[in-house]
Amino acid sequence: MVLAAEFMKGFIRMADDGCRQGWHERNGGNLSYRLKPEEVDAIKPNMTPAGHFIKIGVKAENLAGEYFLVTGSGKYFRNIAAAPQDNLGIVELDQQGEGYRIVWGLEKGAVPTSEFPTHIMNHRVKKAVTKGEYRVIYHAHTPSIIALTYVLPLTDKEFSRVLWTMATECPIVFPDGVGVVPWMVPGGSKIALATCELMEKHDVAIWAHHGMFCAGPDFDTTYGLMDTVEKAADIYLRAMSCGQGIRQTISTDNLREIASAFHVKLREEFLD
Ligand code: 2HA
Ligand code: ZN
Repeated sequence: MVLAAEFMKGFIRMADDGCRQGWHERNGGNLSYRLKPEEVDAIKPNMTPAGHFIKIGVKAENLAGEYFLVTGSGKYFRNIAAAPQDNLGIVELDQQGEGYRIVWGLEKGAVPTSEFPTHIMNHRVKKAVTKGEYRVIYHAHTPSIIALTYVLPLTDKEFSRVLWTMATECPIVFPDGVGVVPWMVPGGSKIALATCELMEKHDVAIWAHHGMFCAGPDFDTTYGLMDTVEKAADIYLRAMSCGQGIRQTISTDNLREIASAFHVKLREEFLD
């Protein structure tokens, strides 16, 4: 039974948690998970593959034949738990890694998220650079990060520095910092390519005036990353709202001390 699978329960709980955070107004945000071979085998009897593959608009050879659980286009996160089969689906990629077909869910004519090209390209990059470890790609409309994209210079360094210094744990949680995609039209292959380029180096890509993408090995880590980065942005806004600017902060030397104490390697180009 597909709905009883652990990966399905974890996916739905993460979607609900994000919803309660206020990150998923209306149909905002989307989530995808790359199934493990044993998870695919366990639900094979419940799959009813659609006849033909539909082009995604991007190509990921290293994902050929893989299966993904993904939110539906236009679907509301708040409805996922009540009707997973209408709001989520499992899709299979073709042998070229450029087309998909629905094998479970997305009932009543639904299709994968409008950001499916970005999800697939991020999975492609993350599967390669983490040697298959990463499986989750999460997009949310996180208000404090969006607010920061109106006031900070849109550079990887500026955002990484500000976010690292807004809580002592930040550099430990995301030692590779964050990447920033300038404002672009969402939903297509152009923004997918810009995003996955940043995912070669970071687990977080911020979309200016739109939201955030996070990548990780499992639901807890990926959700926790989104939560940590958004909280750091929130702390910056609160501190700046006091009207005196930042009077003291975690210094570059402090960052190096954290890196050495916790055995993480901070991205050197952001430390000067
Ligand atoms: O799913 O968040 O970026 C709606 C969106 C598009
Ligand atoms: Zn969005």
